[in-house]
Amino acid sequence: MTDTDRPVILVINGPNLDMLGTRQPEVYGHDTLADVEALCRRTGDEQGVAIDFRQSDSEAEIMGWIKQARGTAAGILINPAGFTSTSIAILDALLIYDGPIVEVHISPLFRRDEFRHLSYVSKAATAKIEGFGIIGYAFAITRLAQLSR
Ligand code: DHK
Repeated sequence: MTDTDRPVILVINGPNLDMLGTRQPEVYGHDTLADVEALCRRTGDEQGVAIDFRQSDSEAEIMGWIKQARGTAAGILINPAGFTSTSIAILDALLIYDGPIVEVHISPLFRRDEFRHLSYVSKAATAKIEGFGIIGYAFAITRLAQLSR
């Protein structure tokens, strides 16, 4: 099977996730965003899905990607990062999307700052994974691949 025959899972990484590995390693670990991408691609190959992997610090760019995903992506994995607790606009874009959405956070938000506990994105999510480190991305892709079959 070629990559183009496979269902596509759109993986969206929000602001500052490009700094993984350098950024607060005691919270987010030592893996880089390139390591996360490699893990997603490996998991995608195992699960028979193609991975469209992206990162942006721009709320508008992320909203554009979500809107384009309607009718083209079989599922969305989103780590909204700092937009989790602030962006009704990203929530509204996700509510337009017609497929499954898994929200992923590397760190355990439930025991971090109170302001991180609120997630607008969760209102559109099919499932949510947090506190598993980067392996949470592999769990999310596995679930989205299952839902695409
Ligand atoms: C990543 C971020 O950048 C934070 O803004 C979130 C999330 C937590 C994560 O754990 O992946 O609060």
